[in-house]
Amino acid sequence: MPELNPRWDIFCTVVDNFGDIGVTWRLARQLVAEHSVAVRLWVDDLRAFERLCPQIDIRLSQQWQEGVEVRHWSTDWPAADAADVVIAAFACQLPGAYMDAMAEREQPPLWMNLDYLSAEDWVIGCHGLPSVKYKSVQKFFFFPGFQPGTGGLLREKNLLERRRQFQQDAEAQRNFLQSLGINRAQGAHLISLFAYENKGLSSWFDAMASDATATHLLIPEGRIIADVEHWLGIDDLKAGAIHVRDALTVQILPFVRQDQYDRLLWSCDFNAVRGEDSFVRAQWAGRPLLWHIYRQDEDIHLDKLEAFIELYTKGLSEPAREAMSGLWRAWNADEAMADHWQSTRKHWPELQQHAEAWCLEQGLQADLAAALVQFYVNWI
Ligand code: TRH
Repeated sequence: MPELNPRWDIFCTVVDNFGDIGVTWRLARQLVAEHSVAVRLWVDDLRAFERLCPQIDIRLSQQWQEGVEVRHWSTDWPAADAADVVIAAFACQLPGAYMDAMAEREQPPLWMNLDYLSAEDWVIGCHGLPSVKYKSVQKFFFFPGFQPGTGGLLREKNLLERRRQFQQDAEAQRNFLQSLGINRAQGAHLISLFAYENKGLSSWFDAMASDATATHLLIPEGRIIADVEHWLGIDDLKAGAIHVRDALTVQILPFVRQDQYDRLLWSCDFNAVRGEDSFVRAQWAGRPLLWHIYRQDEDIHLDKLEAFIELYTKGLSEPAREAMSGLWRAWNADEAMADHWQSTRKHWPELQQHAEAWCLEQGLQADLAAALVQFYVNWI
């Protein structure tokens, strides 16, 4: 008989960056908090995890964080029972001994691959289909997505309500920003920037510096910093640094906890994000955004980019759609940004309304954690 309170194992290999651990840590916490299931999160790189969750003790092979049992997934695999539900995040390869433990269970577990996020149409046809089998254990594809028929997006309970309250509370925003050392200049646009290296940065910064409206740009420490240093003509930028060039103020922030990063996105008028998880969080912020997609071999990421642009820009006027698409395509091709930025700025109010409408529409879908639990319920 399947367990009434199932145990879940989530496996995460950190390929690079923070998306793998960012997504699995978020999912693990939500499953515990909202679905009362026991979750073990197996992570091969606790140092990457520590950046998002500073309370992690990287020396421990086992620890509890926010109700989640965090296990260091070392090459030296400890004997461990297989759980009732097993999630291999982003096609990571489970340890052989664990696969055997899955196969030896009287009732095989539900084994799923949590795939990367894509707005492409084929995702709807593939979501939930059987994948490979190991002995008696069947694996299934589970695809997050933006459209009905996919697994949805990670969204914690009341997230949008909390976001709305925060955005309506000027004092809470001021206090939060001040806690990060940010004093927003009056009348300045607040923009956050989280991106990979990008040659288009200098022309975008030039455009903001020469704009009639001031911009206060907030940049968490990370891969884009070398391009920022190059533009400023300054070496060794560190968190806390603030530099002003005409209408543009550039401020470097520390890499903050996930919940603080959410509030940063909620505080800004525009967010440049990347990868997968920050991209989704910026959509929940209900503010216009710019996506730096994670590059893949043979440029297959460009199909994903176009699929999302097509979906997201439905309902925008033709000029706003062109402006936004142009900006996104230029950013993802390392091209000059100035003209696209100026065109985008002309459609600011429409893009703001659209971002909120998109967020509310996406919020009508079942969230990814609930969809996973439902998938399990249907399966047993
Ligand atoms: O770090 P990323 O580039 O991760 C990428 C993508 O997920 C990509 O699809 C994947 O293949 C690759 O990793 C291996 O971007 P992403 O997905 O936005 O993850 C960043 C995480 O870091 C996200 O959970 C938000 C979090 N974050 C903070 O917690 N604090 C911060 O200050 C910042 C800037 C981010």
